[in-house]
Amino acid sequence: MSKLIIDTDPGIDDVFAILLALSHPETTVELISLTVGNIDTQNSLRNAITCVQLCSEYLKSQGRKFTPPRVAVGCKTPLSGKEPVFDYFHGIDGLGNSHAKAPHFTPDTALYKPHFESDTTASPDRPTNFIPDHRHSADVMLEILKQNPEDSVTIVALGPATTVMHAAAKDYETFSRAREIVAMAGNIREPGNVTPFAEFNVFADATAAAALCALTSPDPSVLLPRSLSEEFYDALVSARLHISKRPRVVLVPLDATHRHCLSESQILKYKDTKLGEWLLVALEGVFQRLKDEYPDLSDSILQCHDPLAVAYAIFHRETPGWFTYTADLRIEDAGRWTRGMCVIDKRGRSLEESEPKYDSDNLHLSWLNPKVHSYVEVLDKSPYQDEIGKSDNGKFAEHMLNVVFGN
Ligand SMILES: [Ca+2]
Repeated sequence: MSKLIIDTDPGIDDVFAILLALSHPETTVELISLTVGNIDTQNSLRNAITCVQLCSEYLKSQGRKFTPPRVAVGCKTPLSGKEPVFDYFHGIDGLGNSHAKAPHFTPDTALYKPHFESDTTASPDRPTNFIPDHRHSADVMLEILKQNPEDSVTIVALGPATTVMHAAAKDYETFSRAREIVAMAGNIREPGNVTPFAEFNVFADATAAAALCALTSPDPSVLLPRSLSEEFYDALVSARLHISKRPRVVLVPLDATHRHCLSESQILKYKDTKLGEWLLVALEGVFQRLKDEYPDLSDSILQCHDPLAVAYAIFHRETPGWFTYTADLRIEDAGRWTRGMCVIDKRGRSLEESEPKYDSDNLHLSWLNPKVHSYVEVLDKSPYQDEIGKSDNGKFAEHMLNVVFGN
């Protein structure tokens, strides 16, 4: 049984990730927290509500279990204090302009928006397929971690780590009760997708991503980014003086997600369901762009970045074939050309093998130093990944769609 808090900026691949979690019978989605990322939080909220609504209708029509998740809105600007970087990769509304193309799928804003603006707990008009919470989602996140047994709730971060780190800085003791934090973020061996060095979620709030990795260090005061506000820096350093528990942070980088693809022919099988029809409208623009760019391609694909993070959180304990490695991973938050770059020591030395002495003037000696370095788990391999030349590629999407559509 998995309990998840999903922090997200939906996003087409976020939507598949949310659907996977909501439809998996052994998983409970405790909270969908909307954070700034691909798009602003209002568009994120509309996309999440549309997704939850259609998922609930579909599961109920099949006589399957559906547990309404809580939904709340989190940070609207990055922790770095910079303006948000919207990428519009998935269209101006985050979902392939599907709200304009097929408005009959979109819920009426007037019906859900008031529930996020003030406390309507007692209102008879409250929606039934999700539980709206008007509070900042970092507060709701902390409340859920407090109410549940320690190490029972996993946080899955599918957008920039802004809201997740907001919660950590606000109350680290409660935050540390999370079982693990699985973040779709970064790229280590492969190039980035926003700059040559950076993946979008990390680039959009490098301060938050760097701080999340720094928390895995025995002494985060050295690794916490200097771009973090003084208030958050002090709160995290002083919390860790009292609470030695370090979070288990698992990064799901592009290196792994690139090998998990959904093809157009796989989703076309579900075009006769309302849920499948909506997904195809949202995907139309992405698939068309691929066809224009690569006219020889036999099948268009969507890389399943966010669904892989949810799949890891749900399945890695019960299914063999998931491999991670531990790295002293640090994220560049200040570089003019390298902001958002994941930096690891490639000098061929092993962890725990470096010079024991360092100080703030000699930070170059801190690499791999066991008193300082980060202990980030990086996903390297899943049991479902595509391999060049193999005939059974597409296993991941097949598995995901089987869970969602109940085959
Ligand atoms: Ca996302």
